[in-house]
Amino acid sequence: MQNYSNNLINMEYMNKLFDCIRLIDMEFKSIYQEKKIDTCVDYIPEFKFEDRQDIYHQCLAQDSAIYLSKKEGHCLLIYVVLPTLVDKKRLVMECIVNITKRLDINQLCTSNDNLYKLAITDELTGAYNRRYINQKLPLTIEKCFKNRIPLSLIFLDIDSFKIVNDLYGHEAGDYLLCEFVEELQKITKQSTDWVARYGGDEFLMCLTGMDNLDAKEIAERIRKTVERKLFVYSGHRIEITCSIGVYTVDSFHMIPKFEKILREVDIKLYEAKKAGRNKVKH
Ligand code: GH3
Ligand code: MG
Repeated sequence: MQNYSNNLINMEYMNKLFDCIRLIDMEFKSIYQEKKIDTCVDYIPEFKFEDRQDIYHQCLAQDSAIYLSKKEGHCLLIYVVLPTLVDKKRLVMECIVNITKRLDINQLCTSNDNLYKLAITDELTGAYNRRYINQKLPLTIEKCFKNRIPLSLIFLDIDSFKIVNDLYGHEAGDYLLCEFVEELQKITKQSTDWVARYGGDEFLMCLTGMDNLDAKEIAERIRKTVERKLFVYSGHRIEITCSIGVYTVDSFHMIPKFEKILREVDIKLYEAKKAGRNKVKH
């Protein structure tokens, strides 16, 4: 492309900066001249006058450059559109650069995934957190309802956990919370099952496709495992128990609200506590 020094445009610099430079003749709605960088292997959109004619007109009308970024498929493109004069003819210069690789979209996606994981994970135990429950539970309910399969929730709370903290220290308490979650995670086998920390020493297990009796059996198994396990922290031998509520959605007349289901399973947990702790209520 010739050097349009009359427009104060440094073409050498422009050629380095952009993958494609086009001169557009507005009268004939066509390309007057085009240069694609030989080394450019990235996607550059074909010229289509109709796609950007408004921008070209605007650029000429205001006699100044217009900058825009556009996402096309997986590509991110930067356009600079500016007025120019060639052979005494007023043209529009359209400069395009594909910055997808320079930005490293994959890296951006990975960072985004990592941020999302952080946002839905409980920092201490590595279980999901309350935010995850609020997002995921309504979706899980809807999915089970549509597929006409039961959904069981198990709500667990460590008994007299405050006393454990008081006796052995907060760090020992933290250690127990992590060990407790590990036991719960051993139980969840299906990829659709999940364990989340509801808050403090309360945890929620979500078991897709599981009926109330099976869920009760699992809860009983957890209760016994925890009761029998000897936790050792900093030379202290610590024993704990937990109370468990089980609630199952297995009728399919009307899709239940997730707040209602949480309330129901909380009531079951409360019954287990009221019955003397270290119990399962379903
Ligand atoms: P209950 O049998 O009725 O459940 O008695 P509890 O003592 O377990 O119940 P309460 O809700 O009164 O206390 C929960 C305790 O859990 C209080 C708090 O000190 C402790 N706790 C909450 N979060 C954490 C944590 O992240 N680390 C530790 N170490 N303790 C925590
Ligand atoms: Mg407790």
